[in-house]
Amino acid sequence: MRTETPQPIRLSDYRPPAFLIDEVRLDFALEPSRTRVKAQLSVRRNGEHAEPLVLNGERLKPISVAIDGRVLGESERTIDAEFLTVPDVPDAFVLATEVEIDPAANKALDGLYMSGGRFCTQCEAEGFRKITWYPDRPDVLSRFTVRIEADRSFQHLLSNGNLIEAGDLPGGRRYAVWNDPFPKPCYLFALVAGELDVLEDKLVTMSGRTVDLRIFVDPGMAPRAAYAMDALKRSMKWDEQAFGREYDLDLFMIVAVRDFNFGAMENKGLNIFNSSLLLADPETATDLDYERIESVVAHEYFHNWTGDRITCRDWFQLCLKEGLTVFRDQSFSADMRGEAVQRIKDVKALRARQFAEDQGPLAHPVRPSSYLKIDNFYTATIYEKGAEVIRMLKALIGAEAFRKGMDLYFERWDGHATTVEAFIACFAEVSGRDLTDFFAWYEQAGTPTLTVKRRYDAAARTLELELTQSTAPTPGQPTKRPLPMPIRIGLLDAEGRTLAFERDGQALDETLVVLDAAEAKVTLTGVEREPVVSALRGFSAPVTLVTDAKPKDRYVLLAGDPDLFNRWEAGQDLARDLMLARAAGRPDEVAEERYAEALGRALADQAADPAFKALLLALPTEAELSLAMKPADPAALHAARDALRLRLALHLGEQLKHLHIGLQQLGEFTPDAAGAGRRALRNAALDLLAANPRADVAELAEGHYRAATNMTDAIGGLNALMLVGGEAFEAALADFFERWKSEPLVIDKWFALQARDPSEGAFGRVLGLTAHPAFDPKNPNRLRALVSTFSSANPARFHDPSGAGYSFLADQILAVDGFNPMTAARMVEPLGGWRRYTPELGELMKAQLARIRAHEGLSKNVYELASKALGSDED
Ligand code: B3K
Ligand code: ZN
Repeated sequence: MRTETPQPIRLSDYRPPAFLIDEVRLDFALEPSRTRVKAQLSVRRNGEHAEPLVLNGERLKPISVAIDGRVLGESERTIDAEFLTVPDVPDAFVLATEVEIDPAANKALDGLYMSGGRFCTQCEAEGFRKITWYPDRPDVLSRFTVRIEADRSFQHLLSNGNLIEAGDLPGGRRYAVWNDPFPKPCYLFALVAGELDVLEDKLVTMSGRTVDLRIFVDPGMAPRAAYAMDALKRSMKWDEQAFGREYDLDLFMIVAVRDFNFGAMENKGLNIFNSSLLLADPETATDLDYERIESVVAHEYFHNWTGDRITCRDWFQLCLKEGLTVFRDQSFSADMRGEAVQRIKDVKALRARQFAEDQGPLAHPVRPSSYLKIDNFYTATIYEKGAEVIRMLKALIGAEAFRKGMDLYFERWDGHATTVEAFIACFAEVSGRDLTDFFAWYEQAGTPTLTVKRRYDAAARTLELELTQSTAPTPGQPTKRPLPMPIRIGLLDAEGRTLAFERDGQALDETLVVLDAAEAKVTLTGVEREPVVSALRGFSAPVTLVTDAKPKDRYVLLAGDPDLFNRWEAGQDLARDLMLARAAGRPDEVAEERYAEALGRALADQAADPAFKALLLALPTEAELSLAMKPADPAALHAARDALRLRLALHLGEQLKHLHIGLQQLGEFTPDAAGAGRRALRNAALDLLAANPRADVAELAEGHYRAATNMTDAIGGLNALMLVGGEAFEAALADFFERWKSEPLVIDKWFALQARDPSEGAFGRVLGLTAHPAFDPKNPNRLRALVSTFSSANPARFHDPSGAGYSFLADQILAVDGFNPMTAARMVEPLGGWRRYTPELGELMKAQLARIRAHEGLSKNVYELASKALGSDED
């Protein structure tokens, strides 16, 4: 058991920095195990108080500390595990320090570390303090000049901004000097050094400036950066058109690295990417990879304005840059790939991750008010719900006022570190609206439930809608306020035609209702026939919708709601209810047949986009179903979902086979939305067919795998073979490994696929894979491919009644925590929801959390999550 309990950091304790740094000069003498870092900081007191100078610094070997050229004696400064403190300093001075660090030994991948023989950095949120002493907080903005010196074998020496000078030095060394003219907090600092290939391009910005674009990758991989480059150029143009934002430096660089704790990082002018989110060609990347590359390249690029030019005052404001930037990348993807399909995917992700977070012990507001480790707050709530809040803001004030508010925000806060309040104030100002109540979306945790009930008066031709909202308590927030919710509503008649109506005397096809109290009534008049209500169109607020709609209403919506989100949602609702009924021991076979028929009709709709149909075919996941079953019984849900899949496969078998044949790729592979949509539908058809593992289906799956000319189809075929099982699967699995063993990103897929295998006995295989020579827990991609895929995407096996899945995860978390706490902490979440499961399972999960928390030498990161998950139950 840990002895001291870590103390939380609170928003209410925020104080402006005691010192500001105008200029920073860093000098790196790079050596894998002994890197020297000299820092020269122009320091200026901020305010009146004679406070000591306190700088963050961890794992630094001190060499010297000097003020205005005078080296300080040991009695003049103190250095402990976290800080350098100099009690007595003038109001303005130059601090010069020198430290030694060991990048080669840094397996936490935080600060300066080595990946594949190259130096690279990751500083957000608090990695810079592992490089040199500095006020490691986002509200200290400085201009950086960085000199890098290394052995000549480190061919490229990169940092933020513009290259000022470079050349060779005696002794087989070389150097480069970079200057970034934009003041920035140290979390945006980056350095990369090593042998890399580069893909180059150029872009002319809206004002006619030419920007050099360079993507650096492992030697030989430059062709695989072509799609990322294309996505980057489209992102840059899109930000000019959609937000009037132009790129500011003459050079924009991206570097791909193999060992990275998460997706990518928006360092000023020098983004660093996990190679899995950058490298793609048809043979090695799936359509999903392409889609993610496009959106993450855009996301990091968009940070240049929302994050870098304007940053956060403190880490409690994280959503200011993250939620907003996710909103921006989602809007970009919607423009690139189709609004409805994009919206459905975004909502699926929101429900799978953020709604689950809200139902667990880690539920927190979009702007939290305390934390132990900020690393733990890069959550779906900050990112995805943060984006939903911006989306609602736009819906409430209208697109035009939203754009004006953004313009004002950019103008007012450029070059500053600011707050969510300051951001919202811009929109209040331009729209003339009081957004005080809206702010509660940032402060209140939990997913609200919105109930919509209708009463139709045929004689008066009026429809009365009764809207109510409530939010269940979350940890630390026992009572909840009503929130202002934008709710888009339309009506259909029983034949699925749009039904016009009037609201406040205005003739409409659709209306936006803003529910800003616990309950309200809305009356629509001139409603000619009994309506089917299409509520919360486009998922206009991040809530759980409960309506009094009957299945027959849902069939009307599924067949013809002009709002494609709600058309898809109706299908999901029907499927969810059928599976939940089955899991509760009340299967309704007649209703299941009816659903299969309706799905068949929707699939036959020639006008519908294949990407949309692929989404219609995918049943709600077991994880999503488990949120709706109390207590959740994963085995029952798995069986129920399999049963419905089998019924669909039986009912729609011929149609699915036809689709599979008809969608065969004829021409060239294109990674665009249209090509990806056809492949998605074809693979979804095969996936469903595999629910009925007959010999002809096995043959079809094998043929699909063997004939695949791209990774999407190869994985689709392998997945179907896995669901069918048997010899053919084993052979294909071995074949796949042999073929791709020298491609790490493809081998990640090989591990992940086996981790998803729901069949009995699959756990033994997963366990065995941890001893596979290609398994390397020090590489976060490989670790997550096996362990996190198993724990989050294979509920049937993870929740084995024996508890073996849980203890396996706990073992992995503890092993990884020894060298990479940030990644270990991100693995805790599947155990966190233990209260939602049946008591037998819940106890087993809880026991593993208790074991984790009691572990000797546990990191603060994992400690925070394990103890919050245990709550007051296990103190
Ligand atoms: N800002 C980074 C995330 C950093 C995570 C630090 N633990 C990537 C992004 O959201 O764009
Ligand atoms: Zn981001």
